[in-house]
Amino acid sequence: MTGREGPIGPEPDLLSSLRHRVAAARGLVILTGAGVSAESGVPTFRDTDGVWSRFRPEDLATPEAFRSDPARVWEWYDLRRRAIATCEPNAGHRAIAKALLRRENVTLVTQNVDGLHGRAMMELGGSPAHPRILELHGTLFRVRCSGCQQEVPHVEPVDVSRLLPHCGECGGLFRPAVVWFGEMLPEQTLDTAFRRASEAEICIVAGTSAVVHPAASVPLATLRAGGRLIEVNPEPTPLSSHAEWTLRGPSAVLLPALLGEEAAGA
Ligand code: BV8
Ligand code: ZN
Repeated sequence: MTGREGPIGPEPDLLSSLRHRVAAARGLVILTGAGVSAESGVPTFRDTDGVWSRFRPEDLATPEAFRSDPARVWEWYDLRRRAIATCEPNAGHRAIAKALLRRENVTLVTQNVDGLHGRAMMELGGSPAHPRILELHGTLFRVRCSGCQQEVPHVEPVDVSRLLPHCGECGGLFRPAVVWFGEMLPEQTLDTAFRRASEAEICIVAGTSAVVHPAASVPLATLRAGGRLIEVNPEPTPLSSHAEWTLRGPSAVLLPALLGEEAAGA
């Protein structure tokens, strides 16, 4: 059955049959992108008013950019960190957190660096460092020393007109602990993501334009192993043609419905 859309989003019986299928799935992987945080007020990357629209990723989210102008890169990340600090997890983040806490066979693979999945976990008494939360691209709320590579939490604002943050151990310049374009993803995290996807009966792909690799290839591991994809996104993406079901709507409404939680805003 290829669930298609009515004019105002998925028909209720499609949602209820998918909810049962998701609940019964032996293994479930949820891949999220910036769209899952859109309803929390976090700008996405590639939507028209996305955070990239005012900046070019090549200018800022690369090691070259940091080498050539660390203050400008720090300013952009500081701006994003301050903006996100005023945002709250939404019903989509909470539905995923409840599923992670309730079921051993659920894994979250996120491209997001905004920390909102972790905050939703903490709201429910869970840990942001839950072993089945795989942060492929790191987080804005930790920094890494360019010298000794140690990583430390970092939440305070940075005044880039003054000295940039440096490591207390070796004096190296701190950088955001995120994965930049052209950088390898954390190997073990990525391997685990592909393995869990290959063991999953269903992979829910929510809020991602599916253009950034290797993250966008994770759901294909589910397909290769005979599993199925459910896409949750108001817009089509390169993964839409691989999805058995596409739910065209906001994740803060559809994820609670899919994962068996009460409607959004609860
Ligand atoms: C690597 C951290 C090996 C930093 C990020 C050509 C082909 C294929 C690949 C490549 C290529 N050329 C280069 C590459 C590799 C490159 C890549 O994929 N480039 C792309 C752009 C073509 N990848 C890499 O460089 C990766 N590393 O490959 O290493 C290597 C090593 C050495 C040399 C060569 C290769 C590293 C990629 C990681 C980059 N870091 N973030 C930071 O955030 O500052 S990526 C960045 O994009 C974020 O992490 C973000 O999450 C991610 C993906 O974006 P999305 O999350 O999908 O967000 P987007 O705005 O795009 O989409 C939002 C979606 O939500 C939309 O579809 C929208 O419709 C939807 N939406 C909106 N509202 C809602 C909604 N959905 C649901 N509900 C709503 N309410
Ligand atoms: Zn250091």
